[in-house]
Amino acid sequence: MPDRSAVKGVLRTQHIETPSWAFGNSGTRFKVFAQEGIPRDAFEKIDDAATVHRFTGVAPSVAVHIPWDAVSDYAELAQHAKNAGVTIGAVNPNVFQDDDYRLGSLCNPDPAVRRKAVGHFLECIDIMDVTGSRDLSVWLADGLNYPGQDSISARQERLEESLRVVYDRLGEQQRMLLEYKFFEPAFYATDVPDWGTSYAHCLELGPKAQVLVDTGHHAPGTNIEFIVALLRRKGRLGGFHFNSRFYADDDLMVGAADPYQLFRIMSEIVFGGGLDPNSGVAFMLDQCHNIEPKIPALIRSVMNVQEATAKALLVDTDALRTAQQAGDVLDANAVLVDAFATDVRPLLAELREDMGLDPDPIAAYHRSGHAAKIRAERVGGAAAGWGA
Ligand code: LRH
Ligand code: MN
Ligand code: MN
Repeated sequence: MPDRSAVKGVLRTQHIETPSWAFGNSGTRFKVFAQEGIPRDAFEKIDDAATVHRFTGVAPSVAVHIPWDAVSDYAELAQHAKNAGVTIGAVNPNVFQDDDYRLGSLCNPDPAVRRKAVGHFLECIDIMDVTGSRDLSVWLADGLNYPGQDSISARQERLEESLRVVYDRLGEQQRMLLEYKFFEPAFYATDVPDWGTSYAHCLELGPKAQVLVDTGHHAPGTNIEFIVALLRRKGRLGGFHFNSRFYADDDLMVGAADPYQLFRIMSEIVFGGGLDPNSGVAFMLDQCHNIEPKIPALIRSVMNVQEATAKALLVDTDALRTAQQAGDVLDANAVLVDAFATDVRPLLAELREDMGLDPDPIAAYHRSGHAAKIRAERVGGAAAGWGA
């Protein structure tokens, strides 16, 4: 059995990045619900990320979305983050909210629109230079609603050309993470719909291009852990956008819909050495808390990732290998299921105490009075971006 203190040692080093947009008001296309105490600008979103880190100890960075988090001075934003105890993580360019992008961004048939989109990506790399961010997170809303609307292959060619310009601008230590999503907002064809398309573009671009797996971006029934294992083997798993889905891209709290799936994904990460801080696998959340309070929801999400990781670390790999080699299907499966069934909450409580934290981060947050404080201080919080 894996050693308890070794498991805690690994869990201490796993960092889970929060998304700035999860702290703003959000909703569906039917309604954006306004909550009290919502950040009014990027600085206050960073403060909220720092609060999540203060109670969990393992969320030391926050991803930004540009222009949702646009500020006049990014050095000041980075300094603000540092003072609050966190850093700015991935920079997410937004090429889906302008009217110009009706027919796409990097794949748009109009070269002027493609130039504008590429320009925005380059501007985001300038921001990364200032904030010290490693990852440019690329997600494109590009696609087609109707067969015949545009040439599928011409769009791939435009995509390849545009991504090349962006890739060539990356610094030595910077990476491009190419995220895929099988549908929405385009319904007939999406230009980067799956891991295979993303992987093909990454291979073409070079080693600094890596695939980003958003757990909500797959068709029902997709075996996500298979994708994870394959990309990890090929050295092209750049990281995750964690969230849960029941139907489509629901962006609910990670581990809420299917904790067993999250455990299976984390098990492949453990088997593939993806928890080594040098592996380059970024563990990021990409969620929206439409009806629940946001800071505790993010604390819970961080804890859910930790729980799945702890269970994956508890898999008895020797016993698993023995059963696998003996062709003992039931025993092999039982080894995995046993680890999943382990209650790791006492171990995580102990880890938090070791780290000088409260063993129950949610209760500690509620006791802290922080929610009442921000409710009183912040009036007229901003929407995260959608429906703003
Ligand atoms: C697209 C997506 C992508 C965006 C984020 C707001 O559905 O997952 O990562 O940047 O949502
Ligand atoms: Mn995402
Ligand atoms: Mn998404």
